[in-house]
Amino acid sequence: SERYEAEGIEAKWQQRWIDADIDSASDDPADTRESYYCLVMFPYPSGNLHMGHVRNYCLGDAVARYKRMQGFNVLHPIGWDAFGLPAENAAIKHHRPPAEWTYANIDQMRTQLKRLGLSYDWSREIATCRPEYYRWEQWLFTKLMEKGLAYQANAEVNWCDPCHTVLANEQVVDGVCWRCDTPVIKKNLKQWFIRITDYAEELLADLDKLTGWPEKVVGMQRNWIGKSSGAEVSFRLEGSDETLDIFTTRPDTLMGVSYMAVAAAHPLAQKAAESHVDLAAFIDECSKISTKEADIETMEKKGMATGFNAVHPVTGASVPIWVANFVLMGYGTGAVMSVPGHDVRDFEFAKKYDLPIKQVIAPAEGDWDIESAAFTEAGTLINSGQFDGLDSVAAKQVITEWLSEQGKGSERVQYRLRDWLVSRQRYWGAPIPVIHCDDCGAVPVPDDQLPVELPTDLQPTGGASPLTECEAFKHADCPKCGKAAERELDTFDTFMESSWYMSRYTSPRSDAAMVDGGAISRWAPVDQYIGGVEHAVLHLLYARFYHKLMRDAGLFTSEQGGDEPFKNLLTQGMVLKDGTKMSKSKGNTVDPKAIIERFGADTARLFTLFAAPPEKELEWNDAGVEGGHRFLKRVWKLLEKLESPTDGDEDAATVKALRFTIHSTIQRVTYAFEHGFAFNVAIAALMELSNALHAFEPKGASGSAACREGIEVLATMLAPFVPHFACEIGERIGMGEMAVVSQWPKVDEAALEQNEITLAVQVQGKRRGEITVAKDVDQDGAMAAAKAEPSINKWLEGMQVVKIILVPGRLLNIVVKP
Ligand code: ANZ
Ligand code: ZN
Repeated sequence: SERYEAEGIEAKWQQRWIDADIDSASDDPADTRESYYCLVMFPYPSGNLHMGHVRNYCLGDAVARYKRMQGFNVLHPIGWDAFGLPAENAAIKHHRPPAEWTYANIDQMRTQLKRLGLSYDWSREIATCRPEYYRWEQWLFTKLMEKGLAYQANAEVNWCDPCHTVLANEQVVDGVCWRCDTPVIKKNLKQWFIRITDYAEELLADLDKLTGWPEKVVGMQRNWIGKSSGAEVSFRLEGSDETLDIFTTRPDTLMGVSYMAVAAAHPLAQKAAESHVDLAAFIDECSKISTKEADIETMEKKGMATGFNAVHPVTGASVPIWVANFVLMGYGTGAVMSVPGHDVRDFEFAKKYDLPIKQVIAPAEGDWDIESAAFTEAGTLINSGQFDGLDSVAAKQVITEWLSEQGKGSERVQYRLRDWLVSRQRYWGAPIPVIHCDDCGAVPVPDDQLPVELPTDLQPTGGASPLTECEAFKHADCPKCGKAAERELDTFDTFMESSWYMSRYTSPRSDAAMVDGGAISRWAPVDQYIGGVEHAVLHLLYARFYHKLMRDAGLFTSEQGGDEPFKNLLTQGMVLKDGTKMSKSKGNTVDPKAIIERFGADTARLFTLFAAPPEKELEWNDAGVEGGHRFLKRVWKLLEKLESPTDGDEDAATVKALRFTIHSTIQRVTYAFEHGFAFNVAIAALMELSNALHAFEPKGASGSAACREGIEVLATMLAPFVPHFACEIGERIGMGEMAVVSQWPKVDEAALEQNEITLAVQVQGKRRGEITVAKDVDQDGAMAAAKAEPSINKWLEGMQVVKIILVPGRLLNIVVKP
């Protein structure tokens, strides 16, 4: 018979699938199939697919194809996250507008995706750089402005010099730019923000609903949102009516305060510096150093007294106020009450500057030497006057209540999460739909003037965005008063586009609304989302937020779209080579194209799914790829089994054994799809089935039938992984043209029934061996089998059997005497 030749087979089947239109999601209301939305993270059109993409998309495709075979109406879309810096940088390098580069890359990558045989509904393809898409993001932004959820403000922001733009907090990873690894600089700039902090509580609470997400990602988001409960306390400034407000999570330690500390950027520090040259110099020094949190834990604590004092709210004692480099302006109130007896940082600082250390919490058992270390745990209050004897938990409440009654404090919840900074000083992005008027201020662009189209023919040169010099773009009339005004020249962060693309796929061509409520109720939320874990607090947090914003803008209700965009999340592991991440900069990339050309798309697909469980890292190895290809060739050889049937009949037990293998394999592979997508295990099971079929020499009609069943089942279950190959096998053994991709095999329970069982055999209560017998064996039959077993029989020889106890399915117990 013919050899397995991938290229021709793959081209042939890709065309047939298009002709049969099997990959489209149906929006027909008469379609009664249950809907299933399978989504992979859409790619940035860099020009070439890399192995990370291939892995992600093969995982998604296996899920989508399986669900179709299970009878679901599956939405499996793809598109392009098409705005962003690389396009602009390429444009600078090649002196061509970024639009050109982007669209050319999209064309190239679309071809590569199609070559892999991924079952996307291409009719829903979107590119976020198209005005039909970003128009709606602009529209939503204007609604958010009207609600006060989007605002422009001066703030200390993260600036990346090489990228020539500000960054959101989420884009600063350990103090450096997420994109180019350069340390970010703090700058005071007027920027656009979206009030994600208004949604902090819901974003946190709804994490509990995400039972289909990896715990690790949920934990990362929980930490990022960073809820702390405590109190805000007002300390009156000595000789003034003003107060210094602080946030503390430990109001129970109030009586242990020995100094106050404010951030260098705190107004009180600034005020003190006016008449204090050394302090001014110190503040200047503080503003230069990085304030990433890891640093704050480890860096040398430094400070300087301001000369101001605060009044302790309970004792009235005078407490000195210091400026300290470990206090952040952007958290709480930018000021703390320092309790060196019970806080490690405060302790270190007090030791260094010889400030008093007072113990106010005692451990439940034993003594604590407060001069040698801070006691940071909960305990019983001491040296705390009226609060003595309370335990920490009760004291938090009692002291906060006391402060409230005195008008000196209140309960307070604090989040680490900051508002989302969405403006970027770059060209290749969606314009922020705002017109600045001297009289009317920042005016949102009215609906009928949307989209604000980005001119696509500008040539960036590095430095400032070419929009700042584009007169045609810049000038606009104020929508309110009609006077000449100027457009906002910043563009949106590209995370704005990727935050809602999953919703847009449900009605990708709608020009009546951002999303269609009916389509949302059919498809949302995404049933299975698959992508990289690196997005844990970036994209995955923003997308959750956006979903809630869209819900609250009235685009859909909770009933229609849910409160969360992604029901289940699978975070795939990285693709490694030689133990390190595959990346261009390391020069260790493997080009998927080369593998496809040499072995075919199916081999590439099989390898990425077989080599590791989805969440684990996948170590590239050439032998593995070749092994995958050999497996396909071995399955191909099974076709010969059906070519020349022999006469006679197969032994019933042999048929039974093969059918047991076939149907237990269906069970195992189905389990992998339903529980965690361990495709490596599923494919291993299919390899075992292939081996069993090779070992089987079919005799006569019954043997042929069992063998055919085995090959049909094998081909069908291979379809989600290696669809072209599976279809070809199916066709060659005479299955219907689309049978292999349209019906998942069902387990025949009868085939799983075991006719034989294993019984343990005891003689005089001692286990002496086991026997394999018919399931419904009787006492005599079991005894005969036991006697036939030499290791058991030697305990029976020369003895008289007094009693036989058969526990069906478990045990044969024989009582003997000499
Ligand atoms: C007094 C105290 C006593 C504190 C004690 C801790 C232990 P989280 O859990 O991160 O919310 N703090 C408040 N604002 C700060 C700022 N802007 N920069 C640096 N530190 C700040 O931590 C809250 C605690 O961190 C607060 O509780 C405050 O110190 C400090 F035994 O107040 B605590
Ligand atoms: Zn950068």
